[in-house]
Amino acid sequence: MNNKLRIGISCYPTFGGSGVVASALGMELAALGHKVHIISYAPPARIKLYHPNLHFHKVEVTDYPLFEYPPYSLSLASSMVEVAQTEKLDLLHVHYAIPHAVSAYLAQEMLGDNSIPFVTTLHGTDITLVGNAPSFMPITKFVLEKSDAVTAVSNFLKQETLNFFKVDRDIAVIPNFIRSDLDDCSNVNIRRSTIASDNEAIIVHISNFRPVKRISDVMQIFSRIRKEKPAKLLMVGDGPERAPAERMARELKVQDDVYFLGMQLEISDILRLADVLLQPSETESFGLTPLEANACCTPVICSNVGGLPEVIVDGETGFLLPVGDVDAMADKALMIINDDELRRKMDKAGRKRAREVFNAARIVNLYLDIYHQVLSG
Ligand code: GMT
Repeated sequence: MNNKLRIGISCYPTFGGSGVVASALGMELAALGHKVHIISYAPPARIKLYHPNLHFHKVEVTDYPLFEYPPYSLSLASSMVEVAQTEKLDLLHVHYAIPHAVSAYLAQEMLGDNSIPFVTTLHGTDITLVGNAPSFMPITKFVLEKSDAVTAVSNFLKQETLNFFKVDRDIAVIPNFIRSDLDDCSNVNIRRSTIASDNEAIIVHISNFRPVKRISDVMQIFSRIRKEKPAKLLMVGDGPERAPAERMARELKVQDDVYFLGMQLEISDILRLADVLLQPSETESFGLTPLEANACCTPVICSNVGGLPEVIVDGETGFLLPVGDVDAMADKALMIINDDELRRKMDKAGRKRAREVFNAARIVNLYLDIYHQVLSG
């Protein structure tokens, strides 16, 4: 019997964590022999599509002068139906509830007697920010109830969802995972000397520069570090807080030591070069970048909020500190930078935990278990 599945995956194709996780899952499933069909308005930013089991289906969004807002969710539902029929999909797996789970529900209804189950994976902002915006509340609750299975990327997110939406259903916690190719910390394709001299530390921040990431804290932490130790700060990503951060770098007189690199497709080299990753977020349902940093042998200084304590072990793979405590965050970063032995110990512990707890094979199997459960009814 052929136990390989045909899976439709929908996600936001941007650099955000949910798209990165959905893409990585698609690639891992394809490598295991399952047929994966990505259905979205663009190929996800970090996906490598060249695998015979991996296909991309572009959702054509119809615009018309009458539409002030083109109805993407409806076009997505139609594409899901079309792909389900032509590719004989066994199930749909959607990442981010709004609008993907709504489109999947609609597709399921449209497929009628030939309907297929759909699994919804919650990533965080779909629940903590978007889902509890008053206008999205009823529809998010509705699709949480209608999904054949719901997974959340942390215990924190599961609890938030249950408490806020008061849904009476199981939510499986399946954490994010590291890509198999992030394993080798010595494989660095950038020369350190092109960024910093030997006596300078390299500090990194990677995000979508949204207010929730507290970019101004990153700048303040760096300025404090810089007073004690020569260092460079690499700011990777882009978003609304980028321009204010550039202004702040000038005000704090650290502009010559801060490089704004913009969006980067490949972050593993940067993470492997870094001495510390800063993630002082207001909240974080998981913290994929901190996990990737640990996998690349880099300790993390982050806020003690949301799902971050499920990813980073305080004092072992990084430090967890109260939101906004920039002095303590700078002190801990300096502690790591100035103590080679501690740094090496944390590098090793982070990498070991990333490989043991968050390895792709283990986590992908958890998703496969869910797929088989919904398929067996
Ligand atoms: O962090 C963002 O703003 C992007 C967002 C997304 O949905 O793409 O990230 C969320 O999902 C990631 C993958 O599961 C998690 O690692 C992030 O912690 C989560 N972001 C927040 O909760 C703020």
